Amino acid sequence: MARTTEEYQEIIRDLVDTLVDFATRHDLTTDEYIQALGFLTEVGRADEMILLGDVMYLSIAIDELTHRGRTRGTATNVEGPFYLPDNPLLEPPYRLCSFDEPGRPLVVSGRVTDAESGEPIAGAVLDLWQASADGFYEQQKPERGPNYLRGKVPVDPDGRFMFRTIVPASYEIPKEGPVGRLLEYLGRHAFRANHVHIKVFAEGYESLTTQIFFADNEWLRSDVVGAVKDDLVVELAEETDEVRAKEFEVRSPFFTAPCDISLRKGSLA
Ligand code: MBD
Ligand code: FE
Repeated sequence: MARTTEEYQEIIRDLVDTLVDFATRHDLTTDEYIQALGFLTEVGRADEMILLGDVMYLSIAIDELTHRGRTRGTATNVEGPFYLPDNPLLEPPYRLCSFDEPGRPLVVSGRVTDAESGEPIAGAVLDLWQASADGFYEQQKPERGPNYLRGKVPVDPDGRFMFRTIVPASYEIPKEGPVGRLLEYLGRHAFRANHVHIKVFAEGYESLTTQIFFADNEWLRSDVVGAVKDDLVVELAEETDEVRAKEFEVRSPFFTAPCDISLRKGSLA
């Protein structure tokens, strides 16, 4: 599967040819070229390269190319700029935030199964991260950390999992930096449909990177990174029974969301 050096050399040559062709078609000037380089330098300095690829819809396009022709298994999605590879393995009762975290309490539950056989995958681990109810990831509010709204949750022997969190905000991506300026210049809004990021790892299966979205969110059709897939939209159901809230160890009223996941056989990585 890995490409050879010669193939990469050819890809780079084609990229340069494509850029020269682009410059020619638009009759670009040296001033414009220098300005473009300055913009990219600024994006790099602000650590917004991932964000730039996301808002240009490049990362979701590449995600689709990477997984095209895939018919089985939960749909993939982009990782985005806020993944931290050191999320702690949580202990029961699994929660991504404290009982008192502001927002609408949410219980997400489901089952991880083999995409072909439907059998449960007992060894699977979910790696989760999300924004708060006021729209921030831990990296943007380090004072709320460590391990704020993120963590790993194992499944039980029947492949089932459940975790407690809050409904994430429809969140505006960082607007103060160069990518925010670009969006404003283009007349685009900065909202992502609210989502929870999920990676799933299990021995003998392809790792999955995806996100779940919530039905009826106003940004589903115009998500700033264009990453909403219908198959990944789940329903939120409100529960007002205090006894159920006690059972689930969340505040009342709370919401539940179903989230079944299936993995394709393959190798980790
Ligand atoms: C996010 O929270 C995100 O998930 C993506 C893909 C891009 C920008 C911000
Ligand atoms: Fe995100």
